[in-house]
Amino acid sequence: MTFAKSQTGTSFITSVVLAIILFTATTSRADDGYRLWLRYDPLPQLVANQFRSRLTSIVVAGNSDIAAAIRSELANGLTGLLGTAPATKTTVTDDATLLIGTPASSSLIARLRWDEQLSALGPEGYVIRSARIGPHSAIVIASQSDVGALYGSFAFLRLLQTQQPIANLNVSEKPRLRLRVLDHWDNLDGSIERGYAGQSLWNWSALPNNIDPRLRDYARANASIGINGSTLNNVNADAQILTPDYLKKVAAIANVFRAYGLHVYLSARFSAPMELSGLKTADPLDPEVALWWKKKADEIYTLIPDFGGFVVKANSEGQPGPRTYNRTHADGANMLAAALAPHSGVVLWRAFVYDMKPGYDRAGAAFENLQPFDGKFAANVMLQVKNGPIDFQPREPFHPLFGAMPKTQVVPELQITQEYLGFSNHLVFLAQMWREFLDSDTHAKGKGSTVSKVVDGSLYGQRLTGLVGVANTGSDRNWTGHHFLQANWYAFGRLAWNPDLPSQTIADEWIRMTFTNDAAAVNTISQLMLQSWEALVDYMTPLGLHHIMWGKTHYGPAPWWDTEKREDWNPVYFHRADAKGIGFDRTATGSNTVAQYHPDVRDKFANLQTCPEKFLLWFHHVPWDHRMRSGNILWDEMALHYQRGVDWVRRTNKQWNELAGVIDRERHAAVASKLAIQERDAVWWRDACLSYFQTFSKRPLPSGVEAPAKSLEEYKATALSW
Ligand code: GCV
Repeated sequence: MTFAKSQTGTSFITSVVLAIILFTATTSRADDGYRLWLRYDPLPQLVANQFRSRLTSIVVAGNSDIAAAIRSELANGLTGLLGTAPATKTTVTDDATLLIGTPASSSLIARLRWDEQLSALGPEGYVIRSARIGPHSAIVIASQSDVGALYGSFAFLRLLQTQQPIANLNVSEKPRLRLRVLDHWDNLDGSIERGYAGQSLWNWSALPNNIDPRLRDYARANASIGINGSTLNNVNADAQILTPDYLKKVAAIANVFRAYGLHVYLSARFSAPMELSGLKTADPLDPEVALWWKKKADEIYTLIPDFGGFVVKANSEGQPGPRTYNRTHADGANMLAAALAPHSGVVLWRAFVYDMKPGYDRAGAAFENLQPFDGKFAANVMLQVKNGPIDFQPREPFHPLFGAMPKTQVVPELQITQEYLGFSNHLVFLAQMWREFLDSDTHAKGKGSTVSKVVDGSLYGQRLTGLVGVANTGSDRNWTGHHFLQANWYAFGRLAWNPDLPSQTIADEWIRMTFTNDAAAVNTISQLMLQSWEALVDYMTPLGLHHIMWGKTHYGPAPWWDTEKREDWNPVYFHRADAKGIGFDRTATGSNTVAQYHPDVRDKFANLQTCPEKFLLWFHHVPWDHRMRSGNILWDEMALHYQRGVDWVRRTNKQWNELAGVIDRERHAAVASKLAIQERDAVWWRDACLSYFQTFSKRPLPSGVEAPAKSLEEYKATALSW
């Protein structure tokens, strides 16, 4: 009895000691965030044991570079998660084998006769199934192509990382969108336009001979979420990227990316034939110009057979383009498309075009410039349209071009880097913003014609589909500057794969892979992530306000800003505050650009009674004492939104502090210090904006809203530092 008791006591103490050791090992080990969501730290013993019993050996069929990548990913991932690597075999000889391949690379998979299902899933789709291979139990990851098998392998690892059951697997997946591309606004000197996580990942001076191993990790991360394209250079393009020397460097990068299914694209400067070869013109209808581009495309494809295509910013913010020669956007895009077509390349022609003319509303410019060309673009042209009509603001209504170009292949451009959303200092989970955009109902073919249906081809049957995201990566050790902003890269990839994926699912997956599987912590972190975007809108631009940031840098508030050379770069142009009220009247009494939307949407937005309040000041100039749905007058409501945003950051700070011990020390401290900056900034935003707008509203702050600490003059004199 005594002995038994003491045994129990000893084993209890031993367990506690072991638990403490394990706990400290997993929670306090320094982690710099480099591994992103592909961390593969050991799973808890019980879970690992269960998985191990179903994964005693592994067979990866095929000899391609992609098959080699699959082998290495699974070996790395499984060894990390399970503590030991399953035995690597060339065929199935035991129960509990993981078999990966295609019907072409594996006769065992061919014999399963899954061809019909696999072909329905397309070249990038995959199945993960529990099956029998002869007398043996197995888990089979199969696809029509190696890259599909790679995606399936990452998906399988994700199941383990997030501790999902793998006993009776029957998963079928295929990407809903074809082009899933990151655009890097990287300059050839290593700087990144609107980049907040260090320098460019491409070391042009070391290439093509020295390849940074980080390139492979970048490709791995992208492949793990299904991203299949990367545009290497800034849309404000330097023609030099198209010179033979640079193309060799680009080819060296493409060689690394290929094993992970990642295609390289380049931003093409429209005037390159003049700058690189001394042609007198870049007129797209000039045969010499067309020939120059054809030869350039041939040269590129000789070096990079799987080159994706060109991204073009034309006649926008000073960039050259077809309008310079009195030709249309369609003339320009189609000329480049003809050069790429023999190689199956595509042109991603950007719709971010806006001009200054009397009485002009910048929000309507892209529609005016591009919509008339519906049906005029070649089959391999996609029109790349920002999610909102102005420019990546914290919140915008969807761009009216979505749903308005039934004969054009439209691809949304999202901004992952946070040019207007607090750089890499503010924790904001952008999946929520992108969900609102993708779920927006264009009414183009009646109720339910959401943006995601326009974009995935189900509404108008567009052949080429895609999603583009302006990358937030850089040379910072943790890739994105702020650990939490890795989630936006992750979310972009997951939404490009499935534009209907709920934000909650994305957040949960990412947290479990990146931080912890602890249920309570996952819940706390996912809640704060899901609330973060609305909170940021509250403390920056509530109720439809937009573009009221400090000039040029776009960090911090400056609603008073009126000194830019272009009127439509000035915050005062956008908010139009005066003694009567605030907001941009885009209805029939103002610019009437609301009429660019389908009549059902137009009528809803144009009517003060039905316009969603989140877009109120986007579409209407509203009196300060306008009665809001809450019963508050507009001024009070606006002030309360600003306060609500600040309150959220303060609460989040506290919640994050309480997570110390659950999250490793290094990342916990790094996030805490970013949250402190976010709190400082949110307070500053509230105080600067309310102090300034109060000079027009002439009303006191409502109760519950804190008084600003400084005078308006002080806010005006100081740019927030980042
Ligand atoms: C790459 C905004 C940004 C620019 C960017 C431009 C674009 O204006 O401030 O930095 O240029 O959008 O999307 O082309």
